[in-house]
Amino acid sequence: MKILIAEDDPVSRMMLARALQRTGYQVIAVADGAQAMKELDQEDAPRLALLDWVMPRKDGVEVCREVRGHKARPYSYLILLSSKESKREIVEGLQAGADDYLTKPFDPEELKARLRSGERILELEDRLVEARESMRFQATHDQLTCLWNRAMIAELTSREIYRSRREMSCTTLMLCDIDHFKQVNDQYGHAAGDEVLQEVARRLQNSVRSYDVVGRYGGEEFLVILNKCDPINAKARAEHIRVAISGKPFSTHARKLTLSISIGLAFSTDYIARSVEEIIHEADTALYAAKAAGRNCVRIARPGKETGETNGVSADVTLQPS
Ligand code: GH3
Ligand code: MG
Ligand code: MG
Ligand code: MG
Repeated sequence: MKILIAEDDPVSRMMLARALQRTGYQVIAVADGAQAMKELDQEDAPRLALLDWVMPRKDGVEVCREVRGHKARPYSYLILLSSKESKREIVEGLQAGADDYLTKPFDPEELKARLRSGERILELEDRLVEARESMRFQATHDQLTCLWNRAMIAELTSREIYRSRREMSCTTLMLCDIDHFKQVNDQYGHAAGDEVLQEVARRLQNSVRSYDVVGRYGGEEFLVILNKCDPINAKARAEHIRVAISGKPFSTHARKLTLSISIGLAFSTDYIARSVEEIIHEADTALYAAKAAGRNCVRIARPGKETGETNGVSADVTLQPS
């Protein structure tokens, strides 16, 4: 583990560094508070620091205050070293953000014990951050496919549509539904169905650009947001995705299966006066039309009169299954 020593007295600094190196720490030693701050500001900064109280340029208490001012970075455990023993000064150091303090001259065994307690705190901090990240992931992603979940994909759709309206670009919504998926469950079991969903998710993800967004919108329905994608491009991309699913069999533990998806497209530029929910609904209507047309094909939502009222016209036959 990396540790920072900031101590202006060269003899004490060297002795401390040696002792800690022997204990197994990777030591970075500096001679003043400004250099200490520079080290603590690095990307891969040491998270344990021993800071002398009285140092030139910036004293240990100022370093503590400054480090605590940067709330976003990972927690550093700060120990102040001082020859000051008055309660008032110790309180000042702790209030500035020090986690602990040692008065000089200190007992090496006590120092090691206090460093170990610092490491325990840092471990706890790491576990908390990990738990928070994992909770954040679970709250926004679908467990089975690891794609964005329904709430999140709806939120992202809304964000992208508003952005494309500001930028006068076109966002394409692509709603995909696996054809006759229930039969997979019925014939080969739910586990095989799950494997298919995971593989469909992978193929969708691999078929889009890094700034497009893929989410699981429902059981076997996926919503893809194609950013800055005009209608002509979008048709080709949808066709490409359709083939990415139907063109290659799916391996499941039960057997290899050939599957297809139906796709409904809606272009944000066709619905500038409509709500996001209404545009998704239009994509859904187009998807329904693709199902009605025999599945394994793409249909495009067609806006009616551009007045904003519901139109229900959406089943323009444009692409046929190969
Ligand atoms: P269509 O071509 O009209 O879309 O027919 P379909 O069979 O795909 O559609 P339907 O809506 O009848 O069936 C969808 C099935 O998806 C029913 C449901 O049990 C299954 N399903 C939903 N979520 C999951 C899941 O997480 N895992 C598995 N294995 N199946 C799921
Ligand atoms: Mg000093
Ligand atoms: Mg289906
Ligand atoms: Mg469905």
